[in-house]
Amino acid sequence: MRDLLAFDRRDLQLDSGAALLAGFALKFDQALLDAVAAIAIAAPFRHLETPGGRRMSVAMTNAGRLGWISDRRGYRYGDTDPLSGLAWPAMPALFRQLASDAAAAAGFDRFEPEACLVNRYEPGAKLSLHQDRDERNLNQPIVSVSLGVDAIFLWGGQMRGDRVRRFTLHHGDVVVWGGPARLTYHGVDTLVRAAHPLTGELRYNLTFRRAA
Ligand code: MD3
Ligand code: FE
Repeated sequence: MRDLLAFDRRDLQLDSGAALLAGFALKFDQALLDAVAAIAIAAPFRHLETPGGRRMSVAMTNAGRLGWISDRRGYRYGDTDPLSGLAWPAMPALFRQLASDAAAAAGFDRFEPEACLVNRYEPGAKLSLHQDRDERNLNQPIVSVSLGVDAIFLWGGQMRGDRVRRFTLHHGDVVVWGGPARLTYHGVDTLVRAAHPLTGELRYNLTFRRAA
């Protein structure tokens, strides 16, 4: 697997296991955003409640057989949208192909995501430092796609108190997080007010996961 080198076009050497494919999604950007808009018609963006009762500043929805949700009962994957009681919208073929191609480019063959969590950030939204450990098989990577306004990504260590490094994720960047990076603490700093020609003040992030 390729290491995450020169992230943010600076000389930033990160732990192995994370591979940056800068601009990998650029040529599909409008098609990806159109697909997000279609998903959000069937399963609207919503601000989930944390188990502790706080409203998340990031709005979320899902596509695929499984979707990630949070409520007073905890974090989990489920096969229906609690807002509608219906199945989550199907994962668009473009999503599946892009995720699988990106994973393969980073050394993970035959990645077939079951879940696409779609995060939507408006100015002021942030995602606190966390690990992604609700997936059953932690050998499978997570593929993330950033669209719209730039965000400062927070990249910590294997323990919550480890030093956190910051770098920018740009529109069209794809990162494959696997191997030793899979349980690294990470987050997204407060989104600053800025404009992107395709998304206005918003940032979207798609994460493709093998959940079950
Ligand atoms: C590193 N999303 O949805 S994407 C998340 O930009 C999440 O919305 C952020 O963290 C976002 O859980 C960051 C990059 C990312 C996603 C999952 C990871 C990095 C990761 C899982 C393990 C290690
Ligand atoms: Fe995460």
